[in-house]
Amino acid sequence: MVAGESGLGKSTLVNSLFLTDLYKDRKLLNAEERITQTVEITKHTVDIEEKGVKLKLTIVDTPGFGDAVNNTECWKSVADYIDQQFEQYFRDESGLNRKNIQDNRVHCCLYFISPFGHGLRPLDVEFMKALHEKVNIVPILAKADTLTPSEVKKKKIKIREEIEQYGIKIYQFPDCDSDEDEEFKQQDTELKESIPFAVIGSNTVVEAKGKRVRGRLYPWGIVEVENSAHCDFVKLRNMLVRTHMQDLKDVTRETHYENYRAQCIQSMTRMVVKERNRNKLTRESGTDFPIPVVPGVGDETEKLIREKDEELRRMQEMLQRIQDQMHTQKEAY
Ligand SMILES: Nc1nc2c(ncn2[C@@H]2O[C@H](COP(=O)(O)OP(=O)(O)OP(=O)(O)O)[C@@H](O)[C@H]2O)c(=O)[nH]1
Ligand SMILES: [Mg+2]
Repeated sequence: MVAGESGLGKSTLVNSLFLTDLYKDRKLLNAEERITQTVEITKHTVDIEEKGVKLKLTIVDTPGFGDAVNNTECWKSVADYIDQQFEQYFRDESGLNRKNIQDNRVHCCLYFISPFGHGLRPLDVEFMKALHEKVNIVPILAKADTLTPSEVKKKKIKIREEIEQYGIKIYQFPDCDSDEDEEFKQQDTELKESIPFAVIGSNTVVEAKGKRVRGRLYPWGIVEVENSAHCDFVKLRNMLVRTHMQDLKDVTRETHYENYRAQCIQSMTRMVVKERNRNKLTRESGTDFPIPVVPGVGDETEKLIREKDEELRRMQEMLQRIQDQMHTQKEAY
């Protein structure tokens, strides 16, 4: 998923990242013109191949904030989207057809930070904090071609410091094993120091040194999206689809989804207990104070109680199934 302020190049980057023109079906304009402001959450599925392994990747593009007069709770629709995916998974997982679940949970959120500010803006802090318990946040320094290399370096340090200072929990790269070779360790350190990844997006192919590359053409030269001297684009793509995809999924499953599930089970249990007590009370009061003999009313109450009982029974069954699953999972470990 991509999120952040409007106009920072989110749609352009996802387009560049997976080398497909996600928006090609819309209008017959050239690629650059085709990307317009995103106005609603949109989902695209792309097939990618990494080292001979075919993967289905779902990209969720979100409308940027900042254009509205009131930007309070601009993160709400994104947070709701993430919760809805968890909810769907939870339903499927607790249902009977558990074998064929489609996993639409959001495993990573690329959060775009403006290159024009002095570090994080208050809305960035608010947005990331509203999401950090739900999803793996990977911060991105947008439009890196607008900054000089030393500005990029300084901004990265400042943003990392502010993330720490405001207590924002971004995705943590796992520690590298001590028995890994030196080259691997070096790459791992470099990756950690790249946060926030400075990226450049482009949907146009330009000619640089006789080669056709994705880039941006300026009167003073060409910036190449996939040139690691120009930005962290390649590093980011490798991290996402090669080196850390499994870890992102693991953290989603073990931490973010588990939090969601625990909350759900807790509120369901609370509801079951409350309903059970209420039903008991209604029944008891029913014996002491018989429901007045108004035609139809007694039947209605009985019907309502029966419906509630049925709902309760379904919920209890669901809880039981979840508990059984948790039990077998524990045993498997
Ligand atoms: N200089 C520069 N411009 C970029 C870059 N990426 C995108 N742009 C331009 O920025 C403008 C906005 O890009 P979009 O991809 O539509 O931005 P967005 O974040 O999706 O915006 P919303 O859909 O409103 O949230 C377009 O004119 C892009 O060509 C970049 O890396 N550098
Ligand atoms: Mg967009």
